[in-house]
Amino acid sequence: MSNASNHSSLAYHELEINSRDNLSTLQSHILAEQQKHPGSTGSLSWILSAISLSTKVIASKVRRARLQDVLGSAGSENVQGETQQKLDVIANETLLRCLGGRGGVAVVASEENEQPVVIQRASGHGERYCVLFDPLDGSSNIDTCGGVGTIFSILRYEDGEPEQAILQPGSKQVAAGYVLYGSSTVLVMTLGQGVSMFVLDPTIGAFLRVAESLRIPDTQKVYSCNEGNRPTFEPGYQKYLDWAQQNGYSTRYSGTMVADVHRILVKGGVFLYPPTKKAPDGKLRLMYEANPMGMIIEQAGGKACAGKQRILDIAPKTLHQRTTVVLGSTAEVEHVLRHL
Ligand code: P6P
Repeated sequence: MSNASNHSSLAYHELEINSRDNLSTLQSHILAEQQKHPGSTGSLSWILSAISLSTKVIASKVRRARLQDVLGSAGSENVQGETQQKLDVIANETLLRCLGGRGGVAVVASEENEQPVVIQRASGHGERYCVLFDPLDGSSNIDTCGGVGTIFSILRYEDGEPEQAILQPGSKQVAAGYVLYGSSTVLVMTLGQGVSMFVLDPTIGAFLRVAESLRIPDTQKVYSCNEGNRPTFEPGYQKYLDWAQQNGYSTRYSGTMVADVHRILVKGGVFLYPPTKKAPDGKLRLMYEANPMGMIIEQAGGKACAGKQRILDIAPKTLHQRTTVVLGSTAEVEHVLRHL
């Protein structure tokens, strides 16, 4: 009997499905998570789907940046007073357009926009959310083909003016994640019950799940910080660096938070951006960098602090406020805190 007729006699479920084909997509993961909440309206799923679409578009533009002459400065500055890269603007507009069309989005806030953007005030139906993001973190590394990323944070939209509605502590996040445009395009996300990781398969245009319930290694003798700023670090941080170097630690630092934190999530270690003379309150932004990264690290069993305080407990005062950051493997974070 020919092989084909063999198959025709088998019921579908008996067919040899190539077990090597990973068919667990981000979309199926999102819908499966939604089904765990019978009362859910699907708004959050729609938002996550918009983020998936946006980051696929951004990934394609990042990877063809030099070919399509979208490298370099856009000739403008963002609200942070930082020179915008052309891709910063493109990434920001992509996210605004994809999210703008989704019913559950009440407010959007971006590193690139001084004020939050109101998408829809009237409560149509279902849950509504605030979506905050850094559209292209580390974009200054693009011209040298370094890793860059998108970071997002999702909060419930309680009533009130947008500017106030988004000022919630990181502990209120319903979801957080990032996409690293590195040697592959990796999406890491948490909905509050553990951390899942997906890799974009460009041949089929889908993020495929490669890990769930991800746990950060308990220890790793690696620290990640910009030691060029060391002379202006407070003494406690300098004492930590002395201790680490006397105890055989290595250092890894790329200048893109998403790339540095992803390495620490996967391999363990500690990422720190202490106060410096130039950034006495720290450089990284609380609402759309430290909070989402802090939620992911905590959900993976690590620790995320601003000095002695838990990042997710910080009561925000302004959208673009900055914070110091020490996050990573709990034991490694505690080695830093012990010296402060
Ligand atoms: P420095 C990128 O500009 C960024 O916001 C983060 O991605 C990164 O961790 C940090 O700044 C790097 O700052 O001062 O070391 O160049």
